Amino acid sequence: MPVDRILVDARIATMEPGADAYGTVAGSGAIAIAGDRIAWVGPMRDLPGGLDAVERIGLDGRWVTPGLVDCHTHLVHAGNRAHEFELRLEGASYEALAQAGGGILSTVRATRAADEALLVATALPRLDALIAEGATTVEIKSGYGLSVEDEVKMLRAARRLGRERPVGIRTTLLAAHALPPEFAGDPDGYIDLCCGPILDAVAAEGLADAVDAFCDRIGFTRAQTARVFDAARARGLPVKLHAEQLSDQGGAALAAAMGALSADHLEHLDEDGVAAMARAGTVAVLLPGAYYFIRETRKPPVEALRRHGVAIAVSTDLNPGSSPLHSPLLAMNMACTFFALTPAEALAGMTRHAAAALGIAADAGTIAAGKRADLAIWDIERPGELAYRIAFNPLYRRLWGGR
Ligand code: DI6
Ligand code: FE
Repeated sequence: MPVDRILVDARIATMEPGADAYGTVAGSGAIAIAGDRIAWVGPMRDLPGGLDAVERIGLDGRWVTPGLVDCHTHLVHAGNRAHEFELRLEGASYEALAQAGGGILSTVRATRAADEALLVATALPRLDALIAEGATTVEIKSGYGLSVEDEVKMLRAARRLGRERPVGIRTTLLAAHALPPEFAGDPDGYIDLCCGPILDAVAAEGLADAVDAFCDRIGFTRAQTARVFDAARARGLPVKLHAEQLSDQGGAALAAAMGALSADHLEHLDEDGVAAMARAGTVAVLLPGAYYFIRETRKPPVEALRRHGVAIAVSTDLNPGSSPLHSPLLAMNMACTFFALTPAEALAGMTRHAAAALGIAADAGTIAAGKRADLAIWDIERPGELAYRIAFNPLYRRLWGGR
C-alpha cells in the first residue's frame, strides 16, 4: 500500500470507543498517512510490511490524539463587549442588558457596520488561537447580521477563513439569534425573513452546513424555532439549537423530535429533555465558558445525560458576550472542574462527540483508517493532562489533512 508518511514511536489515543476511555493503542504506535487520509493505525509491531512511506517521522513517545473539533463558536463578529462585562460586575444581568437593547444587539450594530474584509481580519487571530491548541475543525455561526446581506456577509467571511488557514470550517446559519430592531414587536415577521429570503440567499451560495436558533426568553419561542427548523429541513440542511441556556423552554426536546444534530448549553435541561435527546441521538454540547462568564449557577444535568447514554460534546462557544474564551483546552478543563466530566469525557467531547455534533463523524473526531489525517501531537505523559493544566499549551505539532 503506497503511503506518504508514517508517524512512528507514538503513543496514540484514537478516541475510538473501545476497551479504555481513550481508545489507546497498546505500546508504541504508528499512523500511516496517504494523501489527506489515515491509511493505517496500530501498534508498531503490527505495522504491515510493504508500507513504502516516503517519510518516517519519529515522535519519541509523544502522544497523538485526533485534532480538536471546536463545534460551537461565534468567532466572526465585530467589536467587543468589555463594557458590558464591567456593567455585569456592577450588578447588571446578561439577560437585563439584552432586554435593554445591548447584549447580542450591540454586537449586531458593530457587525453590520463592518465589511467582510474587516470581519475576516478580526476573526483570524481568534481562529489562530484555536489552531495553536490543536483545533483542526472549527464551527462558525452567523447571527450578528440579522438581515439578508449581513448574514450572508458573516458566512462568506467564515468560509474565507477556511481558505486563509489550514483548518476545516463548518458554517451554521443562526439568523434566529435575536430580534433585530427593525422587527421590534414583530418576531413572527422576522422569522418569515429567516425562513424565506435569508435561507434562500444562504442556500443559493451554499454558505451554511447547518441551521441553528436561540430558543429562550430573550430569543425565540418553540413555535418560532420549529418554523426555522422546518424551513431548514425543507432545504436539506441539518439543524441544531441553543436550548435551555437561561430558562427551560423545552427546546432540546423539540430539537430532538426534529432530528437535530445537537442541542447546546442545556443548563436548564430537564429529564424529559434528556430522554428525548437520547431517543433521537442528539448530541449534548456543553459550553462551560458561557456558564463561567455569565456566572450561571445552575449546571447541565451531566449525570442524567450519562445515565441516558447521550453523547456529550464540549466547546468554547467563543463569542464576545457570554464566552470570550479562545482556548479549547481551557474549555475541557472547565468541563471537568465545573461539570465534573472526566478528562477522558472532556477529550471525547472535543473530538469524537464534537464531530458527531457537526455531522462529520465519518470523517473526523477519531484516529481510524479512512478518516482524515487531522491529528494533534502533544508533549504530555498521559492524555488526561490535556484537561488538567490551566492556560498552558503542550501542543507539539498539528496535522491537518496529513500535512
Ligand atoms: N447564547 C450564547 O451564549 C451566545 N448566543 C446565544 O444564543 C452569546 C451571544 C452573545 O452574547 O453575543
Ligand atoms: Fe452560542
